[in-house]
Amino acid sequence: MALFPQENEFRGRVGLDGLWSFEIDPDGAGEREGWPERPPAGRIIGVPGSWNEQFADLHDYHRAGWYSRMFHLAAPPPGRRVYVRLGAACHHAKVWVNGAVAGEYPLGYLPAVFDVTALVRPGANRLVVRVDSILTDSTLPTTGRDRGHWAAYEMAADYFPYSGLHRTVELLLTPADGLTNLKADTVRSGRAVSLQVTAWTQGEVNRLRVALHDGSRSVTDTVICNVRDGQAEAVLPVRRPRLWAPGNPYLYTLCAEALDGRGRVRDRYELEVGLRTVSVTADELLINGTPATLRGFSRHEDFPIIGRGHVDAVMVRDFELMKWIGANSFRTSHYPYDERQYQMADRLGIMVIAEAPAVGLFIPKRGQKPEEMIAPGLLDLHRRALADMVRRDWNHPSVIAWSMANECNGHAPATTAYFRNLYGFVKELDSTRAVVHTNLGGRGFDASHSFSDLVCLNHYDFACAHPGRNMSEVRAALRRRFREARRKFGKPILLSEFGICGIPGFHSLSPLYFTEEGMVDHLFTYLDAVKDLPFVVGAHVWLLQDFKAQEGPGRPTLNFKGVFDRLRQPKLAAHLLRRRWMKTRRF
Ligand code: BDP
Repeated sequence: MALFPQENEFRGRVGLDGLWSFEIDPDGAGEREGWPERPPAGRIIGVPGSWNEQFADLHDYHRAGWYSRMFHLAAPPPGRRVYVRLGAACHHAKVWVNGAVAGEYPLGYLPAVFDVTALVRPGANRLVVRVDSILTDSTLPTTGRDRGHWAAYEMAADYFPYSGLHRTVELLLTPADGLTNLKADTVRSGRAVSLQVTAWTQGEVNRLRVALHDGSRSVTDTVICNVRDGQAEAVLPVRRPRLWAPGNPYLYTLCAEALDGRGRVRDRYELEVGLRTVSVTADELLINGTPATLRGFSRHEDFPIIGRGHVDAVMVRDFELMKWIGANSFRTSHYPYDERQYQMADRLGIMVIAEAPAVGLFIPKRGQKPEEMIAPGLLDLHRRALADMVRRDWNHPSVIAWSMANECNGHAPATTAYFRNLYGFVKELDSTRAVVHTNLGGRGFDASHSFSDLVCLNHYDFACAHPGRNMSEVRAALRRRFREARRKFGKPILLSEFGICGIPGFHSLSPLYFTEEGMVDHLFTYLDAVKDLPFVVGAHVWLLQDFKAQEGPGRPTLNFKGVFDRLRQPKLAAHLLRRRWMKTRRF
């Protein structure tokens, strides 16, 4: 059920966003006390959104919260299955319908989908969702410590661990005999372009019928192929293909239909696709065989009041800012984003590095050895996160690379093996994109970069060594470091993070730490340092906008490294980056 919800004569949906009842359960008593059948009335909560920002007393509440509501269902037409779909429940969801368990899902930043066909009845139904926010050593993201409870300062990542139902909740009514997923890959041979389609089906589906459309015009023949063991494959040569390219997107619609033994259409799905290829040479990242330069940001899904909740208008504003400033790419640091983000990027021609929800794994604390920090089951969970992310997002032409993780310890033999395992796993799922992970480039290099397709380096330490001054030394050190990385790995390098705090409204004549001038000085020094190194394929500023961090002495509630503030107003750096990026094809 990885396909993004769609409505047509075979597929329906019922939106369940809005006001729900909510009760906290700090001691985990809810199940014992029969909340799945009789949830407490509790308080009213808005969905989607984080509970931490809606209630004064729940800012630091990171345990279980119970959501409940009624929904009404006309008798589903025969042959339909009914699913509950939570776009994202941070960080663990368990769902009941009419008191019966529908299932659980352990990943907070990906859709949790449950087949509830046998549990629903015509008329009124009760939906109860327990969202558990606790993070441990064996969850993703992780605490990095094994204490079995969560406290803000323990999370192994620099962002606020917002909790709750963060994305749309809906019921899906889809055919019992139909499509469950599609994969559409571009194959180029000289000037010929074809689309290689794989479909996965459930129930009684005998054949697959596919064709590619450009508006109302068909640009391929219609191909019908047999389904075997729930899978079918077709190749569609495209007439006069127009490629999807960064800044110049072009989208087609793949129409896929599931046919039964008598040739009747049982399901249809229309998928937006772009024709494009990704490859990596020793020096370059190639999109459609043409060198591409990445100029842009890391980001966070973060906004006041809604926390990590998805709101279309905020997302549209963020894309507007990226266009305004001349960015052509971003990374979904540090977790998979709402699917609409990738749809926007497809339509606007923006490149995306899509990241799994893994940060700061295996960083030794208090004498621990990295190999002892690989909690039982973590590798399997990480593989599951990658599989669910890749299968959800593999049809977006905007996604040019998968990122397995951010700033983990991949250099100890056991952790190198861990990431090598993940790398091979992702490549098997999808060999059409780069597979990377990002790590700090300041100190030793990460051995795991020897097998990732691009070397993605995050650089901060020179900022601390030279707050706002001695920038020529910073520049020289950075260039030395990049040349060294290049010699060591022989691959293109992405400066995947660099930045410094600039508190909006803090100014000074010299570029001091925390001032807007200091931020400009810092960002431009980094960009100038690497812009003419031919093996550097791009630079992503950390980050687009200020965001809420975990409480701590170095974080005055927000992380102020955004070039826009949290309300998306520009700092000085935004205006100057815009001037620069409007004029350059590099960064
Ligand atoms: C980087 C991390 C990022 C942090 C950033 C910072 O990848 O998550 O927010 O540092 O300190 O190392 O601002």
